[in-house]
Amino acid sequence: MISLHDLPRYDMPQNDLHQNDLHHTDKLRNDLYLKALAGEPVPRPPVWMMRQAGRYLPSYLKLQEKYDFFTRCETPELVAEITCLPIDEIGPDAAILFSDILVVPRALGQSIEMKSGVGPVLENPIQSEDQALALKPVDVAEALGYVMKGIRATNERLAGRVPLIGFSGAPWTLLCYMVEGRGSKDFSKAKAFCYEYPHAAHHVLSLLTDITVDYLNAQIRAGVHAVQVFDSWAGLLGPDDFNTFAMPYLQRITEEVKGAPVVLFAKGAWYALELLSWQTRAAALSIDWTVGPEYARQAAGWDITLQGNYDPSRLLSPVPVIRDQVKSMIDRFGKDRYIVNLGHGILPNVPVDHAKAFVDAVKSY
Ligand code: 1CP
Repeated sequence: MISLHDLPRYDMPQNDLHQNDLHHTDKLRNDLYLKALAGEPVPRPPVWMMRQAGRYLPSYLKLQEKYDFFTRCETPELVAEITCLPIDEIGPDAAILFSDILVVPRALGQSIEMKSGVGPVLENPIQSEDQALALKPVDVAEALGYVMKGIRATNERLAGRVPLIGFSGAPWTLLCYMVEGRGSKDFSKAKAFCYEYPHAAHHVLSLLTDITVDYLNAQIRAGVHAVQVFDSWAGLLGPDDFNTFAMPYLQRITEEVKGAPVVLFAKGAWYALELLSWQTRAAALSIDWTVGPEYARQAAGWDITLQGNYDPSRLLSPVPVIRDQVKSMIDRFGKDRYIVNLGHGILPNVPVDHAKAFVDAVKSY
């Protein structure tokens, strides 16, 4: 059997991508994260945590009481303030913009309510082929201009302390919410829709890809230093369905987003690491905790950066245990071409000092 490792790479990750955007990077005082993405050697790996600006931070919860969710996303001063909370309180090497993947379905006309204890609930989930085929492109600059304003305000507040990460949901994961109408363990309505109406599903996925490309390029022009694509529900698909409903769209996003490195997080799709590494232009793959470092490296090869993959629940361990585990995780991944992170978002019940211990353990590596 021919292994992908024996074939030429689809395209090498473009190591100098962030150099295209020197107007963004020249004032950065900490560029460890961008160096790791570019494959440059670093004294220690950079660290940040998925969902680091969220619900485990008491300072965030105060703002949550005062403003509703989309007001927080739409007000540039609040976006800047929330994005910087973990930078001030915990000290990671990168900031991730405060926003949500569901701003895209919202821009497409599905209004969304964030129900406490339930999560997001989308109005008019897609139930018919006609409804899917009726979806039309949106002008990203107009519909999501508030995100770009938030990026500018955030970079002003960050003042070059750390790079800023932009993001979007992957087409497959966005389709899950748009069809299911809310979070789900199996997204069985969304999967059923794809199997019953593949033509309509591909119309939605393709439209979401166009919008995602425009949206991420607009974020880069507004000043983010890298972008991450969250395919949070990739692992609900088996390899064949992943190749049908997720992979081609992720591939196109990495080809058409220009001017900053693209990080792909296909959660649960360990079986696709090799393909994602060889058949996309991603600068890095973010991995969840169900994959060991050695397996991930062997599957992805050495010409791509890996990010992850501490089990978020393990942040509930005693602090000395967290310290030891972080050290051993870095030893196993290696300090270069590696970004320390969690395998998924931080949990709301993680004590702030445990999150800080995680970050500090990397800084003292
Ligand atoms: O009022 C609140 O605080 C609600 C909780 C919350 C927060 C803090 C939601 C609702 N979204 C966010 C912000 C958010 N979402 C960020 C940026 C800030 C940060 O927390 O650091 C990011 C990167 C996201 C991305 C996101 N939203 C993803 C992909 C990452 C992942 O966790 O897999 C997904 C799947 C969502 C959808 C979503 N939004 C909110 C919730 C509770 C959910 C998940 C619902 C579900 O479980 O299906």
